[in-house]
Amino acid sequence: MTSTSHSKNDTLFARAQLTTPGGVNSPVRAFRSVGGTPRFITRAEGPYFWDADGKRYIDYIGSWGPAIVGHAHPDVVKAVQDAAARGLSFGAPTEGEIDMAEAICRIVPSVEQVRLVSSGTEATMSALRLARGATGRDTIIKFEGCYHGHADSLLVKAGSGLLTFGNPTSAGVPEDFAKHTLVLDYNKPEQLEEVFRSKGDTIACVIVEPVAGNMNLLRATPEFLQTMRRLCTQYGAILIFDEVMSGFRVALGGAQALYDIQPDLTALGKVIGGGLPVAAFGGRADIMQHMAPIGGVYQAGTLSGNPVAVAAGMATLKIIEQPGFYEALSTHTSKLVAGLSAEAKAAGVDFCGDAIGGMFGLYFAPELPVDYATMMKCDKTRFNTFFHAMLDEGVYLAPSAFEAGFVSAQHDDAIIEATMAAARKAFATLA
Ligand code: KE4
Repeated sequence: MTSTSHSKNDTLFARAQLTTPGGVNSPVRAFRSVGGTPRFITRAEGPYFWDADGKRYIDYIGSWGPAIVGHAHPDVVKAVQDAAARGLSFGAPTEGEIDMAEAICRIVPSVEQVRLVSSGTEATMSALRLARGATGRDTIIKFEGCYHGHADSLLVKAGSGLLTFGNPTSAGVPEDFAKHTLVLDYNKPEQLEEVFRSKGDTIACVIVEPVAGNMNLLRATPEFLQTMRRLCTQYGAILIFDEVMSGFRVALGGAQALYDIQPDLTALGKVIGGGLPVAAFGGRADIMQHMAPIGGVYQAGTLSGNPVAVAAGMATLKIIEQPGFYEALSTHTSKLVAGLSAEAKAAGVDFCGDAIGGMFGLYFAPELPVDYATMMKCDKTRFNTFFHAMLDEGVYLAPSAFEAGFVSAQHDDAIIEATMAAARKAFATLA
């Protein structure tokens, strides 16, 4: 079955579009960036998942990060089954939530207090409100190319000038919301210096993906993060690391462990739910004390800390905390990127890649992008051709040239080898 011929995926996609906008419950799944028909997944196991035609793929999305131990890991499935048999949700505190909070505080030392929520969007939205409530300031700084979920204040693109406030990137976001958001360039510390010099005492927070994954993978320079840390301290602004994607992914302790920089607040998600809806925000206790019910910043959630989801997350954390987990994960991610680069070179295709822990970026460009502008110069058309050629060969990459990829503990040498065999054919279509 090639990605162009009719399949049950087409039938399901046509049916889905009758009742759900775009036929999907999250836009990136619709394949609009790469074209073609999204695959409707019926089941997943280890590094694989299967579509509605029964075709098997090596999965390099892993649910956009959560499936770091591999799909349907028996320990995680059993933990979910056992928890579900005790009831699905109580709307009352449980010991499991304490276990999860203690695990997060142990693994991410900058987090002294933490609140569990159900999505990364909730985590960053709540962290923003907390930063504004704790500082009494309204202005926030984010960076072009970073995605922090779909809260109104964060769906904002750069204004006309460095010191001009942002413009909405989405219909439905009032100008009045966007006007409190300054959007600067990623990896340009000099812009932070200028903005803080001019507006420092009005800035509630800076929110950043310390390893960016939503414009494809892009590493922050140490100077970029060190500058924002210094300026936030100097001006009393709150530094928020959005580690929803990088947390427990680029390293056990996330990007803040790799860069050895302590944010004031951290947003987490994905891996800590193991595939079920768990996310979190937390950080300095003196800031978290502003949260209701003890403080004036309100935030709530019917399913926050859900016992079944927390059980999946705790089972996942138990696996990733085992000695050697990240060494093996990083080895396989590096082998993947090195292998793809070698295959591209053999085919004479301009291509490079980057790998950090269990996360990788693939770029149809002669050299690694260093900022948003150079990232946007990567050849999207060639990526899209490569994407579909790999899909035909049974390898499922992120359906966008501007998304990162994810490796699980189940992506072993044999899986990497099988991926190389597929890539050899896929790059040949580009030569
Ligand atoms: P969710 O609300 O989707 O759980 O998390 C939002 C979010 C926040 N912060 C970062 C750094 C994120 O990467 C995300 C979500 N990531 C996307 C992947 N590009 C999720 C996939 C999707 O939107 O369907």
